[in-house]
Amino acid sequence: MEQTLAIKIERLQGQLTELGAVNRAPDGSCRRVALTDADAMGRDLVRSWMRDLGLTIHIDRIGNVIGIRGGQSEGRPVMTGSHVDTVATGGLYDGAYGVLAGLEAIRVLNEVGLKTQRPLAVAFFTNEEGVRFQPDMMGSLVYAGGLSVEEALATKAEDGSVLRDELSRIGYAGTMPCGEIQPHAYVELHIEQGPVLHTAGEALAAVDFLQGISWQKVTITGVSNHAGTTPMRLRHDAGYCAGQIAAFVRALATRMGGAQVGTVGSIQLQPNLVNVIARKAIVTIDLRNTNDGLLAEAEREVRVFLADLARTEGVTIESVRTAQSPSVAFDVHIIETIERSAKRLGYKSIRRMTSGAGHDAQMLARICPTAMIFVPSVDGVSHNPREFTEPVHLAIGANVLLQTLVELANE
Ligand code: HGY
Ligand code: MN
Ligand code: MN
Repeated sequence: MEQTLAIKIERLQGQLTELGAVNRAPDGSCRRVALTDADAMGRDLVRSWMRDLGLTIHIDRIGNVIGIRGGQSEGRPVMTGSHVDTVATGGLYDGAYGVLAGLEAIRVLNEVGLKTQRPLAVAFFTNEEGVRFQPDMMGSLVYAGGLSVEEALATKAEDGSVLRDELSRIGYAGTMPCGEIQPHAYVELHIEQGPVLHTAGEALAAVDFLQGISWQKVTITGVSNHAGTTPMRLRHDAGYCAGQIAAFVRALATRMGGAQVGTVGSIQLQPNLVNVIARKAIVTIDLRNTNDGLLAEAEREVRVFLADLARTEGVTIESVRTAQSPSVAFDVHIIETIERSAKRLGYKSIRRMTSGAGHDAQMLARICPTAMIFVPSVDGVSHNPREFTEPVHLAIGANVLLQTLVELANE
């Protein structure tokens, strides 16, 4: 019976398109930044699809939404899911694909009347992207017990808004304690968001590892002055420091090589005027490495560099860590179940690979056996409206997910 189960790609694509249309920008960007009205609209839409499937829907105190499909017996559900929030320049697939493929898997099981032993759950977690409120993977981190819900609710965004208020405003301040539903296992289907599968011409990967992530927000305070009259030797230029930091982060990652990556993705200058030496700069630094020791070394080198820069430029520099998650090795049994599912669908061997991006799965791995399935991203593009995955790959990934969920729910 399981062999013949097949998702309907047109339905899945239809829902991806419909969800992607929420607050879509003229350049095609999906803009469902966490806890905004657009996020609320996306959440409402997915929740309505959960209702249509007869799922029992729970919303916990940090706004995670979990839809449960009963099994023949009670007990811990096999869970899948991802996130429905996006970065401000998001694509159609990041996060949404994993959630909607989970719903499509449930739809197929409903249609064939197959009731699994264990219950099944499809979840979307709050604020996976972390672009407005840090850290990223916040909802799943709270769910896994890595951050208290009170601390998460008290988080402030740059614009001064408080997460608790935003969650209430959008109607997702749930009552269920976070993590009350403990999964038997968690499998997350996601686009790779990098170039490996596309370049290799492969359709699938089982993700066995996810690299460590470190985010920090650096605030440089110098002295504003006239751009024309201030001699170079008398400057305390926050704008110059921001540029130096971006150049150092690039040079550090290049020098360290291997898996080390470093990004300065955001620089805000004040007063940000052509003829005024910047008084203040706020710079974000994203460092990642598959090796936690090397990642700590990269953080240390940044710390030393910032202290030297403050001294030589005569500015104050303060750094606040805004996200930190160690690397994660996923569960071999779940990985092998994914590989068996792929084999049943004709892929005798699929690559095992590391995820460069962060995912909710890295948090769920703290509380239950977890692994991920990747499908290719054309040209490795993501966090960009050009993000694209071929329908044939969307279908393969969703079918492997379906097979994996059924096997885990009946083991
Ligand atoms: O930053 C990440 O890797 C994820 O997209 N939040
Ligand atoms: Mn994602
Ligand atoms: Mn993302």
